[in-house]
Order: sequence, then C-alpha cells, then structure tokens
Amino acid sequence: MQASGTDFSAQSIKGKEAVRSYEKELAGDTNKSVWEGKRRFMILFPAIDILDGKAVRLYRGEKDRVTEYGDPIEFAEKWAEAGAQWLHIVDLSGAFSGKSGIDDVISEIRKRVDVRIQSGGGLRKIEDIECRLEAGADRVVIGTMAAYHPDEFALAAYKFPEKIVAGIDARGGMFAVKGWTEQTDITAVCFGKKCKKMGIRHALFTDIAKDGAMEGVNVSETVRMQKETGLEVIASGGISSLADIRNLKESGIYGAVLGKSIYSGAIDLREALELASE
Ligand code: AMZ
Repeated sequence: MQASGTDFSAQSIKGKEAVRSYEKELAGDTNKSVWEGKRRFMILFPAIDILDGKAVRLYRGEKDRVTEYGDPIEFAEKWAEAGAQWLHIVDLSGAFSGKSGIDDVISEIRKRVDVRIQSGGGLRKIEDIECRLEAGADRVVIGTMAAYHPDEFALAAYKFPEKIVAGIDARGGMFAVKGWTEQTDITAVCFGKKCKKMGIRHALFTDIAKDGAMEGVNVSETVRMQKETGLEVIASGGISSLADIRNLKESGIYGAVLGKSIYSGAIDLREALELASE
C-alpha cells in the first residue's frame, strides 16, 4: 500500500520522536507512580490478530465468530502509513493451540515498516519469547505461560522485564487463558500485582465481554487495574469511538488497542492518533 501525503509522514516522524522521548522519560523514573504526573498522551496500538494466516477480528474471542479482513502485512503497512508508532500483533492460532507460529510474519513486517511491535499469542516457553524478539518484536505479551509455567514466566520477567507485557485477559474479573477458553482461579488484579512485583512494567488489560463487541470500553475496570497494580496499562476490548479514547486518556491510561473500530471504519486511525497525542 502506498503512503498518502507527505505532510503526514513529517507529522509521523515528529510523533515517533515524541513517543520515544516520553518513554525514555518514564523508563528513567520507574518508581514514579503514573498518577503523580499528568500524562501528556496515550499510545494507540492498532491490532492485527492473525488466525490461519489472515487478519481477522473475533467477537468476544470466540473462534467461530470471525470476520476476515485480509493480509496482515498489508494492514501493518496501512496502519503505519496512518501514523501508528506501535502495532499490536496477536497470533490467535497460537493462543488457541499453544504453538507459536507467526515469527515469519513479524520479520516481514519489520523489514517493510518502520514501526514498533508488541506481539503475543502462543508464547509458552522462554525460547518462544526469544524467537519472537529475534524476529523483530519489541515487546511480547504473555498470558497462559504465567498460569501454567509460573517458574518459567518468572525467569522470563527476570531476563526481559522491559520487554514482557503481562497479558491480563479478564472474564468476570478472573484471569482467563488458552485463547480465553479456560478460566483460572486468580483474579485479574491479583495477577497484575504479582507481575508488578516481578519487575514487569506494562500490562495489556482485556475485558473479554467487551472485545469485538463495539459497545464501548470498560474504563472503570481499566483504571482500577492501573491504580491497584501500579502497572502501565493498555486498555483492550470494546473501544468503539473517539469518546472512548478521550475517556481513557483523561483517566491517565497508558495505552489502548484499537481493533474492530478501525477495521470497520467506526474510528479513523489518523483522527484517533491526533486525539491521543494532543
Ligand atoms: O481472542 C482471543 N480468543 C484471544 C486473544 N486475543 N485469546 C488470547 N488472546 C491474546 C491475549 C494476549 O494478547 O489478549 O493472546 C495473548 C495471550 O496469549 P497466551 O498464549 O500468552 O495466553
């Protein structure tokens, strides 16, 4: 896909520098609570969820309620051209099967697009994490491994504290795993607190009931997660309007994943990025 408009690329470079210096600033002061300072902007993560090689959206994470959109690499180019600084790339096949399988797609995106990548789904061993990072991911999202292989997860957190994003997927407040087909008996907040103690700084918080439903984001639970755990939380699931983005930003939330809203056209990514970086 071709870039559309030179003005925007200038804006995009400026945006990139701003995100990087802001992140550096935060990284240099890890003990400072995110609530102590006013957040200047929120990072938006366009999502590319990959099922059987195609970019898709699921309704509430259900494998059978799928909408196909096309080639993941084309969407990576499209979202980067709109000015995204980060992509959120999920291996849904991997999340269901437990086998990591999109490293080649990540390398290809890395080659073609100047964008940072956060990626998860099916990363169940330290070697899976290492391969995804080597393929070009900047951060990896880990959920199931924390529940099933807690020692290995703790080791991963020790080795890559800045690169691990805690994948906190919640159904009815409880941590859900294995493509959201299994429920653990640990609360989402409790899991988040454990991750914070292990030195992890970022979390992706998904309210499963909202995901792909286009009914709005669960702002109060996202805020509670960020406040109670001290993690930098990325909201995911249900964001369907610019008002959702404004609410999250005004609540001091670190980031937000945009899925169905940008695929369906309900949100224009450029407008959303502008709003998030105002
Ligand atoms: O939609 C789903 N059913 C789904 C999904 N989007 N299941 C898992 N995931 C995502 C999580 C997280 O980013 O939001 O996969 C990642 C966790 O994968 P794993 O394999 O570490 O539990």
